[in-house]
Amino acid sequence: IDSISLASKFRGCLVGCLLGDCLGAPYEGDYGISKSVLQKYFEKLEGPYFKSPVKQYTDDAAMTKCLAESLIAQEKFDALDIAKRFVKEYFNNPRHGYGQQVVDIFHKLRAQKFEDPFGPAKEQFDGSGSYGNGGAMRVSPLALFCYSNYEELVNLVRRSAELTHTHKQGYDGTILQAIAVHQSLHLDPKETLDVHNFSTQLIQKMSQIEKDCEGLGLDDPYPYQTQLKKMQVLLDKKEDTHDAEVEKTLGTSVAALYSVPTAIFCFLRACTPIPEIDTDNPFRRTVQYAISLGGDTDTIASMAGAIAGAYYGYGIVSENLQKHCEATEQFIEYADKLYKITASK
Ligand code: R7I
Ligand code: MG
Ligand code: MG
Ligand code: MG
Repeated sequence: IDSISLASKFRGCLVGCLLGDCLGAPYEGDYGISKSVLQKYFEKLEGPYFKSPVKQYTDDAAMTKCLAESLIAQEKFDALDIAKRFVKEYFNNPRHGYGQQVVDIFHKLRAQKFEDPFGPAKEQFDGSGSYGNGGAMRVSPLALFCYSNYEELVNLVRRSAELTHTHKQGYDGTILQAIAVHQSLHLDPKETLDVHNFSTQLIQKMSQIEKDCEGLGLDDPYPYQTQLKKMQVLLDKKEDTHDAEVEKTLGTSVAALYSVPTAIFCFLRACTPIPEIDTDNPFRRTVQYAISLGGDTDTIASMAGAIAGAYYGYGIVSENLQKHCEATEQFIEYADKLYKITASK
């Protein structure tokens, strides 16, 4: 991959993350979203005459912004700095639709003056830690930052998650999302995407990540591998998969286990046409499909958008869609700065 297209992939990733959040947010928590209503929604946004206030981003992009800004300012992973930015961002604008419990952490961090940035997260849910998708939804900048070092990626991503999500499913889901972005960055979009191989590689990598639960007597010590294998079965099927089956099998909830594999599925499924989604653009198809599944639409569309953008590059993202999202220019700037830092490492 030459340097120009890698810079474009960095932009595609962060703009994809932002766009999925902004366009998915109005539908968060909805079920049975009509495909034709969604088709009109996208056509209107993409059309040349539509004027309306831009769509605002939510906690997904707000926390992504914090991670990007910290990595750019520090040029390294600095957990304390990231924690401070999360807290500052939250108290500046608490109405960004944050997860119900994660905000307790921000209050505690502020009260203890950041003495122990990893402490409050461990107290969530009576000490079991959050398994929400909040670590995964914000991880893209770190996947870009660790473009050329897989070991570093896994370690830093886990620590970034542990600031808020100490449940194994919370941080492993974050690692899976980062690995998916990372794989996309390293592929050439001019070659046909090998969907089966993409998911096999994810399963192989998660077998390393999940091996520390062996012998603990858990019902399923490998929950992400289990979900990814189910995803692979859906993708391999000859006949088309119904949305209800996707929702039932992979999930569309705020739990990382039932949303990160779903986002990856959306990207992989949307490489080729999908019934009732009328567009030639596979990036838009990814985001539109992710929203159509309902549930945690902003987060699943954002994660799917980041993976798709990292694969296809910035050039595929319609300008009109970008214009309807708050902070697009800012996210492009983050991508360019992260590219410079990464390229000079
Ligand atoms: O994970 P988190 O940051 O939430 C992200 C979601 C995204 O959809 C955003 O768009 C935003 O809407 O919120 O925040 P958390 O509060 O840690 O987790 C989110 C939710 O997951 C919690 O409010 C719980 O409903 C659920 N959850 C759990 N429930 C029971 N036991 C997470 N962990 C647990 C658990 O251990
Ligand atoms: Mg949100
Ligand atoms: Mg919400
Ligand atoms: Mg959400």
